[in-house]
Amino acid sequence: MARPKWPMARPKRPMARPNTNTNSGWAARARPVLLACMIVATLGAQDRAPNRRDVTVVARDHQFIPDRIDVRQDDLVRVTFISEGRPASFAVDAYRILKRAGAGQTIVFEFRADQAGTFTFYCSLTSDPQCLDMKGTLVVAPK
Ligand SMILES: [Cu+2]
Repeated sequence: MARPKWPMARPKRPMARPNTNTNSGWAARARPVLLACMIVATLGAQDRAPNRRDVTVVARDHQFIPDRIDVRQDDLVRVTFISEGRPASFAVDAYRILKRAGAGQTIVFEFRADQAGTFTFYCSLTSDPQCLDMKGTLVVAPK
């Protein structure tokens, strides 16, 4: 009766010990399952995974080609902006985008189209008055 309990409990310890190893413990085995659940939950919260869009815009003779860009809201848009002949910029005020490409230069930038609506993209350079007429339209369709 006076016998302490610990000598009986002791044999359990070597069996319990491997479970404290993070590489073989339940937590490590459960991690991929938890990750999968989080991904499924994230995808379920949105209508779909973010769409990636690639758009190429050429600035030529004070024109944007094309002068209209159509994307869907929340698209991740990658713009390849090519400036032929003379420097040009690509600006969208609502998106705080202002990218400049020197003569003959190609630049690449990304933005998330998180605001639905119709926006003007334009050349913001002031060195050439014809830049004032250099405009295009960005249409972001609501999701
Ligand atoms: Cu310009």
